[in-house]
Amino acid sequence: MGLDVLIFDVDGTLADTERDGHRLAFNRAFAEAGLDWNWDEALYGKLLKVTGGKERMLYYLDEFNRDFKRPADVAGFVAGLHQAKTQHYARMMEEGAIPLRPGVKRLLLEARAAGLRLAIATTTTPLNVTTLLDATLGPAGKAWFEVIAAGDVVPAKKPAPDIYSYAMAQMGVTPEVCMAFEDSDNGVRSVLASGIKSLVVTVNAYTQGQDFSGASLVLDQLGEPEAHCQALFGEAPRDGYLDVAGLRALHARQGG
Ligand code: XBP
Ligand code: MG
Repeated sequence: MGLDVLIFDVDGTLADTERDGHRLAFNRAFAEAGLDWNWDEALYGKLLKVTGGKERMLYYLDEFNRDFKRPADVAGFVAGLHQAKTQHYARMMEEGAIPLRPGVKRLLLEARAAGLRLAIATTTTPLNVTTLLDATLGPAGKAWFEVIAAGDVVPAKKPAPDIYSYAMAQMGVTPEVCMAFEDSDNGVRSVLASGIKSLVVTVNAYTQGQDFSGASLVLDQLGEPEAHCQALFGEAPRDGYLDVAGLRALHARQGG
């Protein structure tokens, strides 16, 4: 079966949002709540082991701040902090704090012109996705994606396959016609567990060196005609950037 659908992760894949976006928004919410928690760049790298902001805060308390006196309703406490964090993050996106990664807009435009169907599968909160897309692609950008599968719409976040399975079910497609785009080991595990075998990874500072076993291709970035990408695993795109012809060839080699 041919390639019909491209499904994109958001954080780390469409844009490098973690270090200078999510991390800062968490810290702003903590300061506002009068907490002395400060997630520096190195600690945040460790916390990224757990996807989802609420889940990440609970992991932080379990593993890195055991002395904190938890309120009786810790889930409610964390949910409140997370709501504040989301507001900070959305504001940052509205202000255009984080651009798309190289090659992302080019590939999206090319895919649309080629008639490929687009979707998003992410653990982040829906508002975080739409504010990023509005700021980077303009107000029409959201509609480029047939499905934006995000956040708590499924109970189990990545590395569980649920968000990819949900996106495919919404579109009425099977894994054979899909290709996924990820940046992290958790994302790769989620994709593969959903049955999708065609998978491109673009690494970033937090994820380079992770285990991407099973990925079809691992690149430093998607690449542009004037700024070529490097392949870390698999065959480098012929012209120095990944285009739709390259995706189709990769998908055909992978057998869907
Ligand atoms: C992204 C995440 C997200 C964000 C925070 O993972 O882990 O949790 O860091 O988002 P992936 P929220 O790229 O694998 O989807 O705070 O909105 O949960
Ligand atoms: Mg990611």
